[in-house]
Amino acid sequence: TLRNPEQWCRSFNHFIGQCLIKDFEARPSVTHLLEHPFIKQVHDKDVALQQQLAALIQEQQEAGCKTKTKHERINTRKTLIIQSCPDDDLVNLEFLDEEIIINHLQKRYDELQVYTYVGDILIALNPFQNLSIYSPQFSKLYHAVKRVDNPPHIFATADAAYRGMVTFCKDQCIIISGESGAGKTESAHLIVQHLTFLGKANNRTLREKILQVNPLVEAFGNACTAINDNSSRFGKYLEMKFTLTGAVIGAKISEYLLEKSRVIKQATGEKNFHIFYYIYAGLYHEDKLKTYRLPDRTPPRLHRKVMQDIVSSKLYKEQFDAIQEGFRNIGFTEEEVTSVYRILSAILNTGNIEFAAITSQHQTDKSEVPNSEALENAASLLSIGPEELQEALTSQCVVTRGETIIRTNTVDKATDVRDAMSKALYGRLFSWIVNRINSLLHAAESGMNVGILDIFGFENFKKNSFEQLCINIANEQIQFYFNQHIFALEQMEYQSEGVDASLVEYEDNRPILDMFLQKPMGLLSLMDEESRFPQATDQTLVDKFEDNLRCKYFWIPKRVELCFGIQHYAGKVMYNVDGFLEKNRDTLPADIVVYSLMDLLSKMVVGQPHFVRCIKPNDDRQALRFCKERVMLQLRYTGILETVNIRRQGYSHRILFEEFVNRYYYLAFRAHQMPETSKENAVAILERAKLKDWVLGTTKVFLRYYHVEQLNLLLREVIARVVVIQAYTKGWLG
Ligand code: AOV
Ligand code: MG
Repeated sequence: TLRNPEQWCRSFNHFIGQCLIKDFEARPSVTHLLEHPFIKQVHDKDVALQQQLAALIQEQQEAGCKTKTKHERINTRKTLIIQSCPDDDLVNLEFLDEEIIINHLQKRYDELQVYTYVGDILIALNPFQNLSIYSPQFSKLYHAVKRVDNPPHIFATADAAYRGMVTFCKDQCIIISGESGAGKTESAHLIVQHLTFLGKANNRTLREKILQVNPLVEAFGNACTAINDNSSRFGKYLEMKFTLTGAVIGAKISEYLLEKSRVIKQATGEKNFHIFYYIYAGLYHEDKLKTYRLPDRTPPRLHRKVMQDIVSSKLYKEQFDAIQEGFRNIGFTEEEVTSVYRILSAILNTGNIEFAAITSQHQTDKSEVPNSEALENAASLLSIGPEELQEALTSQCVVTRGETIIRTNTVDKATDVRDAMSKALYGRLFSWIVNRINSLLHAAESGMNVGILDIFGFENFKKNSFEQLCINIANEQIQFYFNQHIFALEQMEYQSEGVDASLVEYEDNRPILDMFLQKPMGLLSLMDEESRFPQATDQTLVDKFEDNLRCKYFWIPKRVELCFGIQHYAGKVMYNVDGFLEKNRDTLPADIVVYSLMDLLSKMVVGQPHFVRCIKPNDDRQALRFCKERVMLQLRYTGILETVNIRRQGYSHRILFEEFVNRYYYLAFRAHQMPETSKENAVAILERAKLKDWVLGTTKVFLRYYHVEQLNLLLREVIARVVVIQAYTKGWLG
């Protein structure tokens, strides 16, 4: 070849041109291209290339303009270009490692591109500011279009689920995960918003009803925590019901594991469920505190300081109005709403009931209510007599050997009973509201549905209790389900290409789940068993765990008392067993609860899943702040990097024979040869490049991630050699 440098140069120029076109298509930015030192060097000196590039740039720009007019570029405060590009999907990146992914996401976040795909999974970074990309114009944009036609968006996920349902007549589910404050609940709202749009809810009333379900339920089930001002304290599965033609006709909610203990106690800096603040402010402004027997000075169980806020804050009052509106729109009667307020007020009053010990000669373990105001208020709101209530709180019936004995309660015991009553009242009220909504939004005809799962996110506080254990086990199960799905997909592609699927390996969290769920020796079974012993204490529980749980995911720390540690998929959490037994007795046995979640997951397996992985870019709830370490951690444990790892361990690159030959023919053939794009030629290139361990499918070459790196390196070397030779022949170096 070197004997005829001129001909050589021509074919090389052609080749470079091809490379440039490819490169240029991949990154539609001129600056990017010219930033490349090699291109710049050649470009600056080669007039022909300059012309070639200028033409390309113009062509690209025209193509770009066309796209923009097609999608009616929407002007927003921060102008967003409604145009998709290959960078939208991490899978399109040639090289995948933690650093590359994180830099890529950061770049996008800086440009307010909060959504990114990883194949069919949507990554959603919390913007912590209102973006104007959820308007009706955007709804129209994400309506029955190919995914690649628009930038990634939460609406696209809703649209994919909707279209999957209508096209294949198959139930769908959208699983939203991510740690506390990452944006799951907001995402769930946006999905419902878009689904009501897609579901052509002609019936405006129905649309409004459905849109009000989430805010209403969340007023009762969400609260301000140290991490999130609107933290979900229950798991929620909302099913939207559609006809076979895709018109929305109803909705149904299932709730899981409401954190009832919050009613009586909140950690420092945290608050009670929103609704208590809303009704206090609302009833105050409507001058109805007396009607509900609520003291107009210090609200019970609420901070004194908060009282000022409540009364002066317009926000709480507005929320109260919205809740009233929601109740009415959905179809609750006046009496029902009044009952709800009465029960809430009864709970507030119950919290104020105090006990004092009655000490006489014979009895020291008796208690009474010295100040009867709160007791009378609570009893009256619940329509029972104050004596009855007092008796229920200060004594208990025990049935032994067929005999009923009345035992009196100590002050401590009476206080416990009081709190248990508040929790039970609140829990039942919540379930009643959910059931009532379900009957009011019941779909008259049977059809299909899209379910949206929005649970409480993984939590790791300074002190973690029973509630955190339940929350984290639920997250562990979602993670397991996610792994299964991703793994199964991977296997399917292998099988359809006739490649040995056992090659797909992945780390799953099954052993941790087994440790929790196995019977009879799993952690939950052990806890249920211990809860049945009246003499059991926190110490006996820890001992039981220590004696029976032998696995690397569980340990008892040496120096901290009454604690145990768990290595969750998302990190190490230290749990304090204080109150575990009592809380476990109080809720349904943990076993049953986790069952119910398993039921839900198995129900979802029947449907086609769609995943949204919410990521929190920083812990300060600040807009435009991207904390690399925090994001990295979440990418690792939410399985995004795991997905990458699966790709890395297996044959992460599958390239059609045709594309493969077009891309790499230069490694085995001469530029002007233009070899046939066949399987045989693909093999010739692979052999020539001395690669090992690749596999041929029926239509694709299956490569390991480093194969592609090697191939690209080889190609670059060849190009570099050629450049030097070309430069030499043109006399640049000579
Ligand atoms: P979570 O549901 O994942 O936490 P949220 O959905 O409540 O998190 O989001 C927390 C806060 O982040 C919201 O109150 C908003 O201020 C902000 N946010 C989230 N998504 C968006 C968005 N798309 N646009 C603007 N702001 C957003 V928890 O329920 O605590 O696990 O248990
Ligand atoms: Mg939430």
